[in-house]
Amino acid sequence: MTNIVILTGAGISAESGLGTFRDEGGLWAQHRIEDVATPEGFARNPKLVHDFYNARRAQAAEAVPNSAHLALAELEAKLDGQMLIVTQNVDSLHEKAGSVSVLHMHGRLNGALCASCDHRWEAPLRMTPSDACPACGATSTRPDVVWFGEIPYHMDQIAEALSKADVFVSIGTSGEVYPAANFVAEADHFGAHTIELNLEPSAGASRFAECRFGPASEIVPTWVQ
Ligand code: BV8
Repeated sequence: MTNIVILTGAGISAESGLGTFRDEGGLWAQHRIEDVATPEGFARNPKLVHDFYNARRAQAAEAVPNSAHLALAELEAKLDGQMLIVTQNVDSLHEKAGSVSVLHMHGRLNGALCASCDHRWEAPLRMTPSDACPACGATSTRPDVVWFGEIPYHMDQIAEALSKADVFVSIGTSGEVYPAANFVAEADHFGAHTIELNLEPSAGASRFAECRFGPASEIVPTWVQ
């Protein structure tokens, strides 16, 4: 039975109108990573960080899945549970497209986390530094996303899936952020056939057995067929 692990990054959501990070005019061109995607940045200026994520949450709420998300959902339905999507994205476009087996290794825009008691709940559209945690009442609410220097979620499950993968596909990621950028090496080590589907060669392109380049909305449905 074919086990497929698919890693997605911001590029798969680009054609749904959500900004990527490192492309021309991307999120990191508008904000310093240190200010909006690190625990230190949040401690320094929680309002700036909440505003950054509030804007992305509002935009993501309106975004609709594109044909790449839909093609992956159709593939998962055909493969009867032998497929896992590991996404670096914090939007919910895979779920909106109908995908069920999805792990958000960098967290979710729609998640809220209490930095005091670790309670998690569904985030309101707009979060502010004075929001009180519904469990402990502390005003230390943060977006439930994984910042630089923090440990990504679901790493054990991901390692297990990579060790059993027959095919590993990386879609719409620059291959600049670890540990996700290393998944291709892990999958290859366990004998998986590795494929990169991206607009252009990523930093890790040479580590893939097969590469196809173009917009995800075109090359993902073609690959799925
Ligand atoms: C960790 C928060 C320890 C949520 C994000 C030095 C060397 C190596 C590593 C490090 C180092 N110094 C520090 C590190 C570790 C660090 C890291 O990797 N830094 C990098 C910058 C060097 N990593 C960490 O801190 C991670 N934690 O290492 O903990 C550990 C690890 C394992 C086990 C135990 C302990 C935490 C990383 C998570 C950081 N959080 N975001 C949010 O705000 O969204 S990262 C951020 O970048 C997003 O999550 C995003 O998903 C991620 C990756 O970006 P991409 O998705 O690839 O997006 P990008 O814009 O870069 O690229 C888009 C791609 O799409 C491009 O290739 C483009 O060509 C393509 N594209 C565009 N349009 C299309 C398209 N493709 C197809 N179709 C299109 N239409």
